[in-house]
Amino acid sequence: MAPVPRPGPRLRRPHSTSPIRCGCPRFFTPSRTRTAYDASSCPCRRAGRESWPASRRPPGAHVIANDGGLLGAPVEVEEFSLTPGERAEFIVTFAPGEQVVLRTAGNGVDIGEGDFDLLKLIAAKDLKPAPDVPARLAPLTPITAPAGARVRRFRLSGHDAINGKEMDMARIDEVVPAGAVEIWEIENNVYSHNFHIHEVAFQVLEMDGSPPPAYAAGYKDTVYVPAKSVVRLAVQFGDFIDPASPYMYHCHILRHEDSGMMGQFVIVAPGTESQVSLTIPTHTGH
Ligand SMILES: [Cu+2]
Repeated sequence: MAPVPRPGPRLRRPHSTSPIRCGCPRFFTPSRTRTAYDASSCPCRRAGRESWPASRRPPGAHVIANDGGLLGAPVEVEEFSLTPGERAEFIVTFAPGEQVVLRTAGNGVDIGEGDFDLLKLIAAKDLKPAPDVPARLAPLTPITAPAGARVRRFRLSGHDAINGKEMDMARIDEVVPAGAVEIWEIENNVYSHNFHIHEVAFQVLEMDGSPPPAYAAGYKDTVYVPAKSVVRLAVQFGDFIDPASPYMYHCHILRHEDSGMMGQFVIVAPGTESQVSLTIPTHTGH
């Protein structure tokens, strides 16, 4: 069976180049209030660089990793999209004394609301030179679905169900053979959502017929699903078999997953899919 791709080592931090994460409140402090957690409007953007003459302007922010680890190469960005549950890591180069604000912008996306500042960074007046961001980071092995791979479709038509079904902890929705590579197709008929799958690594094949942005390449477990769009994923499942302990997939917008926009799958020995019980005992109290 093909092994699940694993990310390479993290970059070490050079002297005057600071890796930062998006400062969206739900990312840093997911235990905050629901309001803060849901205030996840995207994309985030870096502001304040306009005050620098172009000839002296230092390089911008580079995305070097996302949900599943390092990208193949750094991607320079001025702004980027990050929905609830997605992660990103950056290298940001500062000029001495530079002040930079990381901002979130609603941009009309209906996940969050409004524009506001997230994080202000003030560089020291004296900085030591840092090495350039490496041109190559980690080899990315494409997750390739074999010919005839299983295609599963998930329809998002509101805010409280997937394929018309609310979450039921006693119900198994999907049964997956261990080690499989499948195509999961997320069809969103309404406003913006995203989609998170536990246990797996996936790569985004298409977002409404187009490749994903370069910074969303690589191994991920959460993907933005824009309003009225179809997102296709190549999903690599692991080898651990347990027909009685399901994993979840769900929209990662807190108010949606709490409303039941979630389903469950189990991983079983190949060839035993039809023998698996689709009803499991549940525990009380959570
Ligand atoms: Cu949602």
